[in-house]
Amino acid sequence: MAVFDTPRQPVSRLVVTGAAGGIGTALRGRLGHLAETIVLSDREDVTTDGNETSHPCDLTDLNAVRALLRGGGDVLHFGGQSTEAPFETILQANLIGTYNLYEAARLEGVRRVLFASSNHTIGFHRRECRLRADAPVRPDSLYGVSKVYGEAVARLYYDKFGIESLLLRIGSCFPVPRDRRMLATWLSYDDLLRAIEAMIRVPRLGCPIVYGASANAESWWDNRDTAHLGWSPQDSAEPHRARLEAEPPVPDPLSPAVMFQGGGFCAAGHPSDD
Ligand code: NAI
Ligand code: 15L
Repeated sequence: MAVFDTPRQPVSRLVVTGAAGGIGTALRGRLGHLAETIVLSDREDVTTDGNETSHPCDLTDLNAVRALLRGGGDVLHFGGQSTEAPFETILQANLIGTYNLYEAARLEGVRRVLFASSNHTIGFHRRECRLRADAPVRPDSLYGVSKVYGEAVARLYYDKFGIESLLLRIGSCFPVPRDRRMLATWLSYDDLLRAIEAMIRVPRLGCPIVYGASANAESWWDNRDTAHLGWSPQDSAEPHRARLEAEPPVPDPLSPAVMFQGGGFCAAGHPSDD
């Protein structure tokens, strides 16, 4: 095995933003094997276990984010506004917050980041399309636009400063799929953890776009371009199909929420309208 193909050595620090959120809470207590210290961060203190520590930080404050990342290591960036919202909210949490994260990473010596991107970067593609990493972006919301921006910031910081990122376009990451659409978009917490492990261990990450879905029977996304990462999802939404298809109402196949991949985000109006 050539030196450049040997798995990467474990990092000493792994910083997790958004640690109080849905995904962050699901991951807490499950990352301890990936670094000597797991630094959990959100706006407020979070409870810790084992080798976890809590470091509250507002992502809109660059100096605070620099203090969070001091000491380097890898970062799982889950913090931010996670749904559609008025522009001011998106601006603070996702545009300024993500810029601060990457600029602090550059200044404090972080070399690898997982950027929690979203399927809403490509939400206005029809469900008949099977998308690869080079599909044109078609955001379905101001939130989706902010994730396109985040991917662009990550790419700039890779091309110019060598900071590697996994741009994980997460589908729907919840304990179980919640509706028919999630039969295609669901990402289990276990498969997310497998993606994080792959991202930390792969010798050369680069800055790939990866669609974050489990091995669902119904699928709109194709990760063949990033097989080198060695991420192989194991779970499937299929056992939930009968339950979800039995739920009323029967969906209208011609409604935007059903025609397009982004679902309800495509059908929603402007977030600042009444
Ligand atoms: P969430 O809304 O449950 O958690 C987000 C966390 O970020 C919250 O705990 C919040 O306090 C924190 N946060 C927001 N603004 C902040 C600020 N200015 N400073 C510090 N912390 C701040 O979201 P969830 O579901 O856990 O998602 C995590 C990430 O993954 C988000 O970036 C979301 O956009 C992304 N994602 C999630 C998907 C899902 O299905 N759960 C799908 C696609 C993307
Ligand atoms: C997302 O990007 C959101 O963060 C999450 O709350 C879900 O809406 C998810 O996409 C989805 O598309 O199901």
